[in-house]
Amino acid sequence: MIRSAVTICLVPEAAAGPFVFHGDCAAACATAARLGFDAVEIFAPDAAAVKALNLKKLLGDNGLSLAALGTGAGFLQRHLTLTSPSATVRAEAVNFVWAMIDVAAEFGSAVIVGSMQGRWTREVPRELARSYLTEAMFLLGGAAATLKVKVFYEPLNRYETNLFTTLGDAAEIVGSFPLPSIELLADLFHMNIEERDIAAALVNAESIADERRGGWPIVGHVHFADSNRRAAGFGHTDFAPIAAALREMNYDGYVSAEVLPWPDAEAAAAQTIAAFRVHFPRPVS
Ligand code: LER
Ligand code: MN
Repeated sequence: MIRSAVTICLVPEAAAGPFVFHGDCAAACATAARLGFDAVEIFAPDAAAVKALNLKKLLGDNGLSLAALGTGAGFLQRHLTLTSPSATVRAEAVNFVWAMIDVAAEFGSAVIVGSMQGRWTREVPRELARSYLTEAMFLLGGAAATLKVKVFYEPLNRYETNLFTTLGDAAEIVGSFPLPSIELLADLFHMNIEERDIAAALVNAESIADERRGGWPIVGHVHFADSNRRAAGFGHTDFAPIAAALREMNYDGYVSAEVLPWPDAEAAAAQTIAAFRVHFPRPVS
């Protein structure tokens, strides 16, 4: 079943970032529940900050699940990346994500590797950076598999990474890992910049993975954002063919609003859930 989620950011450095709710996790969960979301996705400073939230109770009281934990704060606050020229920094980056995997395990959830992937540079050329990334993903994917956690690798647009910017390129690599714990995150905002056809790119990623890893689905999470990174319906993306593609793929994950709180957080969340109901209607039982 396709489920709805909304983002909560607890990282002051990302106060202007594309997250619906900022700062108060309890208030955000209450609003998310009131509007009818199935889950929340949390962007926290680190694993310790997630542990300090009393999240089991917060989610339980509001009938919410944890869709995923973002890890980009390791990059934003501590400049960690999995492709740093420094072996020490790369190891710290792996440990940072690993600690998030341990917390995600308590919720049967997932972690996202987005900004933590870094980029290739003159110092760390493309193939070396890609091999650092692959090595790290193997370590993290192995740890995650034993804990029944998913790791979502997120291709980003060209202004945020130069490693993998399209779903197809990422599927070529991730699809060759014999680790179904690693899946792809399709962020519709990044895809609007990089893909020729978003719906076709989604279906194509699944067919690449189908050939390479024998039927394990590869798209595990979707960031549900419009062309301008506002809530779905506030930009010019045509969501009908995208929703049809997700249904055709038997997509079985979250569509999670990683969008700007425009015109304000509650209105962005309300617009998201309205768009979700239009594009992913549930049979009336
Ligand atoms: C960053 O642009 C983004 O989309 C995040 O989900 C990456 O962690
Ligand atoms: Mn994203």
